[in-house]
Formats: sequence, structure tokens, C-alpha cells
Amino acid sequence: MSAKTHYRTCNLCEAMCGLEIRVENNQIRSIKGDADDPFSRGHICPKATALQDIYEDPDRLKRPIKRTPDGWIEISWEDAYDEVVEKLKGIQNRHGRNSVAVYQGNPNVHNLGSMLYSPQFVRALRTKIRFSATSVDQLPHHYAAFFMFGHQLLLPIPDIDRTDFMLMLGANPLASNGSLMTAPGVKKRLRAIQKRGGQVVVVDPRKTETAAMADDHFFIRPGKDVLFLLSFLQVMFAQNLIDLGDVPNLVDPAQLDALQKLTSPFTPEKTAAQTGIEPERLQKLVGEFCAAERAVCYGRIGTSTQAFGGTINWLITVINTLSGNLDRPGGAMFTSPAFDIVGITTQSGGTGSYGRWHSRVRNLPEFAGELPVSALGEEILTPGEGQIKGLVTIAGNPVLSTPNGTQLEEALASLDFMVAIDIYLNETTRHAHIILPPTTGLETEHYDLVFHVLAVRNTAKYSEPLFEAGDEARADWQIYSELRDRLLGDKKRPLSHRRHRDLFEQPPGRIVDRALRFGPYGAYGGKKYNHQGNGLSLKELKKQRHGVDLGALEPSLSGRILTPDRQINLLPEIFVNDLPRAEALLHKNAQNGETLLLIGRRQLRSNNSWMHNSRRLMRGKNRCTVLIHPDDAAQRGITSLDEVMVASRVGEIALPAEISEAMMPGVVSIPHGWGHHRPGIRQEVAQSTPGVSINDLTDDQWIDPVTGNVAFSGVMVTVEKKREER
Ligand SMILES: Nc1nc2c(c(=O)[nH]1)N[C@H]1C(S)=C(S)[C@@H](COP(=O)(O)OP(=O)(O)OC[C@H]3O[C@@H](n4cnc5c(=O)[nH]c(N)nc54)[C@H](O)[C@@H]3O)O[C@H]1N2
Ligand SMILES: Nc1nc2c(c(=O)[nH]1)N[C@H]1C(S)=C(S)[C@@H](COP(=O)(O)OP(=O)(O)OC[C@H]3O[C@@H](n4cnc5c(=O)[nH]c(N)nc54)[C@H](O)[C@@H]3O)O[C@H]1N2
Ligand code: SF4
Ligand SMILES: [Mo]
Repeated sequence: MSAKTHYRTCNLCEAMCGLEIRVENNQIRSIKGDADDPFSRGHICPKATALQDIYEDPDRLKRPIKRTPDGWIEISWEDAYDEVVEKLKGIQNRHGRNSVAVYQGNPNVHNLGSMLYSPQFVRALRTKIRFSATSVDQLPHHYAAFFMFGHQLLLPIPDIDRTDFMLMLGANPLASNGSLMTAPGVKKRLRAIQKRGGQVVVVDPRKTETAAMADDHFFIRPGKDVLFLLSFLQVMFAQNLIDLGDVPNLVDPAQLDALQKLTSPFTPEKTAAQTGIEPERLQKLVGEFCAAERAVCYGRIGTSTQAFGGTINWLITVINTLSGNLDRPGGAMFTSPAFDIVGITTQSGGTGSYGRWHSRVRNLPEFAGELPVSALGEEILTPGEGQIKGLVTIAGNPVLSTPNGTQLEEALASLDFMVAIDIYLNETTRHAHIILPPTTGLETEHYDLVFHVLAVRNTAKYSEPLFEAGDEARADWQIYSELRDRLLGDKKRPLSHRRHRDLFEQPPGRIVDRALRFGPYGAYGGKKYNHQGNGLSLKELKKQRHGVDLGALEPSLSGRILTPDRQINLLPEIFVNDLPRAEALLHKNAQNGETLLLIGRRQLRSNNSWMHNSRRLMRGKNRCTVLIHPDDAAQRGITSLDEVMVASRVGEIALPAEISEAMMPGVVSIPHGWGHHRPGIRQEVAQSTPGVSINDLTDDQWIDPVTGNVAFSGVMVTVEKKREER
């Protein structure tokens, strides 16, 4: 009998928990938290064991499949590559390069091979029509970073382990395990703030799991955070609470005066009717936040997926700066990752970009080479020059994850050709003509390129593959390299590609090694990696099976900021110009009696749309319910677990109601990622408890006009009891 213990990083969500996996005779015996991982110290959530379920899932695709009139058939990799390249090239020859579009989903950023090699493939497609899950998620954070600090990835991370006051908006880390804040075991870290005498305060239209453990919770009307934050600043100025802390050299005082003028109309008395937050409570909160020795305001997806996402994320950083908490322990800080993608992308001109081109139908701006995905459906459905005829999806399920999924389905069905690089036949990939399934999870080597950059400590960890994937399997990087080579053809490949050819035909570990050696802790870098006096390299990292801790975050902004004048831009025009729109909100009716405002919710045992095929995670009662306040339910004659109809401008769905005091009156909540009832998918467990999709209600036209990011929060809906069918 052969037995071994394998250590690796869980790559399912952003928390990067260390896992200890016991294997006997090539069978997984247990998956536990790795108590010796210096960062996660044994923490895991119920999803960790699902890595086994995905690995063993009989529904997971292992070979390319092709859709035929008689159903899906397996084909060889050679035939699949040939056909994909021929079809994509054919469309581009007939309709132009931009008639082929790309959509990249969330698991890409959790996947080393995809992060390193998919850009090569996408570049070889030479299309400007690229979309990703970024614009149904954190795009506004990148806007704020780009315009304020000069690089879209200079994202300030809340220093949760040293703060005394954490003000959280639109985040529920107890369910999500943290986002743009990689902090495994976040609950303990929040408790620790309380134990050292500090406070955790949550602003959310639902009294969430996180709000329930917080010291205080403010219900806020969805979509109104912009007014709350403007009032926060108005009070700071009015009460002389401005203190730039350690960054006065990075701030132009003239910008402070301008900010004071811009925020002065937004007194708490004026914004209260809209936000639902009483002026006295807001004033007290501002006072306590500013009095705290170390404080941080942290906003996550609930702040970015709303109609003022861009402006809100700017205001949050302004608050951190003006309260002296930017780039300072216990405040909002910047990481120094061992694989320094900020440094590397800066060298290659990848700081970000804005508005170099626009979407054809609605004129939405490009950002960092991508267009907002709310435009995908209309770009496929609207005839004319530049219409999308071919689509590549890479680890994405936009039918369930982007707004107006029903319209998108109609659009996908009309494409001339679609290829999906994905491990499941699901709601989106069923519309593909060919699906190319890469190896995944336990079959792959892993180094987290993205989440070390977003972590609350500087850490590094490398995971070897646990299982061999078999001769018929292909890793993502192999698929992307192969497709890229075939698209470019030998003769057309530019010199720069030929030079890189050798490197990019190696497994990703080689690239990681190089980046570590040239990174801040490498032999050629400036920081110290003390382990036996050697610089950090892949070989060194492999010796540290539990990962290495490279220390707490350090003040570093003055050396890293990339704005032209090396100062923080507290007044980007793009956001300042949005303030009249915020002021106009003050004069609107807060809400009429009939409509309710829709928000989402995350659940610990789901991961967006694609983990419902794990039996273990699906145990228990149906989780796809609409939460509604007792008063709103009573008004509509709704009682617990009644089947109700929820309708919006774009569609309607039926699901059970769950009556809950945790909801703000006037607001309802539905989780996303459900809706596995669609025909022709192959996820047996998920199909047995399918739920319905909130994104058949969310609206592709309801966006933040500044960034083009979707506004999932505050969609107007009606809710009524479902009539008995006769
Ligand atoms: N209403 C509402 N909608 C939302 C959200 C919300 O809060 N509310 N959240 C949004 C957010 S934050 C995000 S990030 C998006 C996510 O949006 P998407 O990324 O489009 O959706 P996922 O559900 O993550 O789908 C991932 C896809 O990748 C496949 N996959 C999994 N692992 C691998 C792999 O290793 N390789 C490959 N090639 N494929 C793989 C899965 O089978 C699945 O098809 O959803 C967004 N949608
Ligand atoms: N278990 C699990 N973990 C996950 C995921 C998952 O699907 N399941 N997805 C992963 C991904 S892709 C991401 S991006 C992260 C996201 O991580 P988080 O940002 O922590 O996501 P949520 O738990 O959705 O928390 C968003 C909160 O915003 C609130 N909210 C909604 N509208 C508003 C509003 O207008 N104003 C305010 N102030 N609050 C509002 C919601 O009620 C909710 O509590 O989670 C990741 N982790
Ligand atoms: S919290 Fe995230 S990283 Fe940790 S075990 Fe759960 S899914 Fe994996
Ligand atoms: Mo996300």
C-alpha cells in the first residue's frame, strides 16, 4: 500500500487556504486544513473537500467534445484544434478580426496556466472585442486604482490584522471568505480586532453573517452608498477631522480644498432620506472612525456592482487617505508579492488603459483591453458591421453570471461558431460547437499569481500536482499554446514570439521560477528572503511545503505610485464629473411602495455557478430562495416558503420565499449561480436541485455609466404570490 501526504493551496476562492491531503493507493482519504501553513493556520471551509468531488466527478469532461445533430461526441485533440482554428479564422476572414469575441471567467484568475498562457492565445486572435467577469465584479476597484495611483493593480488591501476599526461596506467575508483581501480564517481575524478593543462595523442592506458578529450594523438602501460616503467626507471636513497621516508628501493641498467644496452639499441630513441612515448615527460613526488609532474603510462587491461603483471606490480610498490610514499599518496598504505582477506588467506597459475604443452598440468604454460584459448580448444580437459571429469562452458561465442571462442565451444560440474551454457541459457551454476541457484542481501545479498580490500578508507558496492527469488530458497552458501556434502559423509568428517560444513551451513552473528570482525576494531583488541566505526561487519554495511568510505589509506607496507626478490623484476628473449625477439622486423619490429593490447573496457552500455538482455541498434544504422582510411579505399575503413570482424589466422567475428580519424593509435578496434546469446540460447533481437564476432578472441596461460595470444591486422588482395553476 502506498500512502502519502500532500500539501497544497486551495484555489477555489480568494482565501488561499493551505490543505493537507492524505492519499492512499491513489485514492483521497482526507482533506484537512494544513495547521502548519503559516498564513491559513489550518483554516478551511466546506468547499475544500469539493476539490475531491471535482476530481472524481463522472460528469467532468476529460476529452474534447463536439456538438452534432445526434448529440455530443468525443473527438481527438488534433481534430478539435484543427476545427476550432479553421472556424475562427473563417469567421474573421469573412467578417473581420473583431467578429470573434472572447469571454474569460473567474476561475482563470485562480489558475496559473491560464494566467500565464491565455493572454498569448487571446493576443493571437487579434480581436479587440474581449470581455471578462471583471465587469460583473471588481472593475470599479481597478478604475479607482488606475486613476488615483496610476496602475490598475495597485489595489489597497485592508490591514485587518493590525487595524482597530474596520468599516465594511458591501462585503460579507463570513460567506465569501474575503475578496480583494486574501485573509484565510477571516472570522478569527475579525474577532481579534474586537478582542484588542477595536470595532467592526458593517453597512449592508441585509444583516449578514458578518453583520451579525459586528459591533454595529447599518442598514443602507441598495445603490445609495455614494451618498453615505459623500456625507462621511462632508462630516470629516465640517468637523476638522482631516489628517493625512504618513502621506502628506503624496497629496496636493489644493485638491483637499476642492474636495471640501465638492462634498459640502452632501450633509447627512440631506442624504438620510435616500440612504435610510440617520444623521446622528452617521456623525457618531465618522467621529469614532477618525478617532481610532488605526482604521480602514473596506468596500467589496456590494459597492462595485451598483450604479455608482466607480465613484464609490474612489470615495473609499479618499476616506482612507484623508483619515491618515492610507499606506500605513492598520489601514489600507499595498502588498510586495514575490511574483510581482504589478512590477512585471508595468515594464510591459500593462498599467491599464481607458477608452481607447468603445463598444459598437452602446458606446461603453474599453478598460485594460476589455469591454463591459453587459454589452455582450447586444453585440451578438445587433446586426451590422462589427457584429460578433464567433465566441471563445474560457472558464466562464456568463449565462448564469452576467445580467439578462435569458437574452444572452438567445444570443449564444445565434452564433456561427462558439468554442468553450471548460470542464463542464453547462448552461453556457451547451451552446458551444466544441468544448476543450483542460486538467484542473488536483491535477495541476499551482502558484497563486493574483491572490498573493491581494493578501493581508506577503506570502508565497507553490503546489505540485497531486495526480497525473493521464495521456489523453491537456493542461490549460498546453491548450493555449497549441491554439496560439496554429492561429499564428509558423511563418507569421513575429520575432518576439519566436524568441519566447522556448519559454512558453515549458510548464508554467519555469516562468514562476524566473519571476521569483527577479522579484523582490529573489537573488536579484532588493528584499531579504532569509531562508539559508538564498534568494527566493522555485527550488527554495518547493522545500517549504507549507509555504513561506514574507512578513506583514509595509508602507511602500511613495516608491510604487505610477501617476505622472508621483502623487495620489484625489480628484480624477472621471469621478468628479459623476458628482452631479449623485446630487441628482437627492431629489429623486427614494422608492415607491410597489417595487422592491433586489440584491444578491453568497453562500458558503456555493462558488458562483459551477460547484453545485458536488453532493457534499448540495446536502440540506433548498438554498435558492428569495429573502423578504416580514412587513413586505405580509403586505403581499406571502407566508414562509410560499412560491412567489419575482419580476423585473427583463424577466421573471418563481422561487420559494424565506421571510427574514435580516432584510431591510423594501429590499429582497436572491443568491446567484443557480438555474441548472436548462435543457442539455451534464451536471447530474446540480440538475437535481436546479434553483433559478437571479440573472434572469438583473438588467444588462442597468450599469454604472462611468465604468460600464453591471449594477446588480438595486434592480427594481415586483414580488407576488404565485397563483395556483389550474
Ligand atoms: N447576480 C449576481 N451575479 C453575479 C455575481 C453576483 O454577486 N450577483 N457575482 C459575479 C462575480 S463576482 C463573478 S467573479 C462572476 C463569475 O462569472 P463566471 O466566471 O462567468 O462564472 P463561474 O460560475 O465562475 O463559472 C466558471 C466556469 O469555469 C469552469 N471551470 C471551473 N474550473 C475550471 C478550470 O480549471 N478550467 C477551465 N477552463 N474552466 C473551469 C466552470 O465549469 C464554469 O463554466 O459571476 C458574477 N455574477
Ligand atoms: N462561498 C462563496 N465564496 C465566494 C464566492 C461564492 O460564490 N461563494 N465568490 C467569490 C467571488 S468571485 C467574489 S468576487 C467574492 C465576493 O466577496 P464579497 O464581496 O464578500 O461578496 P458577498 O458575500 O456577495 O457580499 C456582498 C455584500 O454586499 C451587500 N450589498 C448588496 N448591495 C449592496 C449595496 O447597495 N450597498 C451595500 N453597502 N451593500 C450591498 C450584500 O448584501 C452582501 O452582503 O466572493 C468569493 N468567495
Ligand atoms: S475558504 Fe476558499 S480557499 Fe479556503 S478552503 Fe474554502 S474555498 Fe478553499
Ligand atoms: Mo468575483
